[in-house]
Amino acid sequence: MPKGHPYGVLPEGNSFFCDQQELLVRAYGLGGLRSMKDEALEEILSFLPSVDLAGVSLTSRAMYVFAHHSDLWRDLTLRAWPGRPINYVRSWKETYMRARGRSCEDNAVGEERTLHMPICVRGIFSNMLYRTWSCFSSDLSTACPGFFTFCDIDKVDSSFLDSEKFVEQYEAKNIPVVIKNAVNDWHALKRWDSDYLASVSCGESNNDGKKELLFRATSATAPMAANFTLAGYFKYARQACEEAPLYLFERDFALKLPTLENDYNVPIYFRDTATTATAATTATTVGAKRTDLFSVLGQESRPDFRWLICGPKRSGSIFHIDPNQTNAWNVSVQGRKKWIFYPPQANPPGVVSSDDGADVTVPICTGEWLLSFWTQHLEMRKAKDRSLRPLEVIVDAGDVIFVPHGYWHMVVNLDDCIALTHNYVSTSNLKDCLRFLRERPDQISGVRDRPQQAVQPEELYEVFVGKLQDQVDPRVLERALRDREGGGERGDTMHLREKQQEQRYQAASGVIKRRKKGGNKDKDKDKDKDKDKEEDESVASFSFSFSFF
Ligand SMILES: O=C(O)CCC(=O)C(=O)O
Ligand SMILES: [Fe+2]
Repeated sequence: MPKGHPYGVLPEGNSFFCDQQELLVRAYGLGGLRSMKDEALEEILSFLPSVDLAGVSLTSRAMYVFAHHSDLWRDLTLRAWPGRPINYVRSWKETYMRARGRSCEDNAVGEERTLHMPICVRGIFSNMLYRTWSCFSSDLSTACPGFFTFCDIDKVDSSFLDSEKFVEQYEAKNIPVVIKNAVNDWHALKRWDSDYLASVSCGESNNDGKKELLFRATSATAPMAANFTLAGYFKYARQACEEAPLYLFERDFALKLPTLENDYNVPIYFRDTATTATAATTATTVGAKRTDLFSVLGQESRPDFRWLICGPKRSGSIFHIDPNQTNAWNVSVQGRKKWIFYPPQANPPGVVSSDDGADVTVPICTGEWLLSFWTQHLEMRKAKDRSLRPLEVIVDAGDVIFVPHGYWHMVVNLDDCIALTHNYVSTSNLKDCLRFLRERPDQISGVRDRPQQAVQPEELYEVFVGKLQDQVDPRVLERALRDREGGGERGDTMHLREKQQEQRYQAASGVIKRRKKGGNKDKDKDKDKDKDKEEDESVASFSFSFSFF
């Protein structure tokens, strides 16, 4: 990693200490555009075709730097070869230049020869350009005190936690927990690294040898998804120096690479057991019977529920709430992840929702959030009302983390990471899930882009209830519906919780405004939402989403 910004950019504050000559670099170099905000200038440059962008970069030192902003060249690349796999070489500019006149997967010829060497320029002071650089390069232990050391989430060894205890102490109370040594038998822990995944995806387990297996990766700052082979993605990830690197979130991993399914099983705490009509009956045992209740819909018809997640160090997921009021578990197979949760009744700093909760604004990536809101986050750690305090933990490779429904959470990959996640509905969140499906059909996600197979939002509640009636102990449904009507055993506190949940549903599913155009709107857990929209449009909104730095 270079020691400073590769083009020599410094934060704006540094301009107070520079000499007169340096101040003129921008003024002379940008001419009539000099008084524009940097964001506006970038916006204008983003309309230029590559030849003009390259041309304009030769007009002055200042223009050279602005016209080399990597997002510009990334977007040119994605737009020039939509859907084609990308072979990333050193930088987006170089990747584009190599592919010009050929194709972006066919640009490896003479790869060892560098085509573009950034020149370090003095006199460019820009927070916007500097942020891109600082987001992935800043030292988090100094920029964010306590980032690596603070932990207020239980870490429990699996030998001290059986399924009943897990439900009673964590799932039913909707509290996150990290469980150690619960999946030591997974082959994935030993096998899944970038070489292994790249090798299984380029042949052996691909039934149709002719077909390339492509994986989509998205970034909140990119106008559209990028396609990569797995080998290509890991090559990109090793080199990526971006504010929001493309993050790979693959829901069809088991279809594309069936062999991966043999390498893991659902941890015992979340495993299907028969919550059938013959199951035991007390409230505790009904609660303790573990099952993913969405499975009654069948694999094809249920909302998307599992993802393979790959991303380089310092990539991650910005604050979001998981879809359809599902709980989740996540295992990082390779690499450590820092998780920050905010309880359902709290809003993370920097996450702003409108009065009715329908509009939500989040920083575009975890890097921006960390660099902008850490001080407020530290305050929240000390909030008088303990129920508003954030919860934080670093998980090691091989740990299982339980992600309770309705929580805001963000994740920073501390190493290059390969992870697996499943979202599920159990007796603990059935009530909230049903309520969401019934009252927020417009906000249901994970089914829309599979209209032929998946039960569509308008019918999901009815179909789900019908299948539960047929296949599950009737008391499971009865109890969820009874609780939903407010007559549950939690009495008055239910009303408060319901109210908070109301706000949460709105916040979770409302429109999120982006800081700039583009976005990862059709990625990951909410990928179907805007599927029918032109990918390359610059609409200023998308539904709850992830973004990465
Ligand atoms: O591993 C990550 O980046 C976070 C994943 C996540 O939040 C999720 O799968 O819902
Ligand atoms: Fe999540």
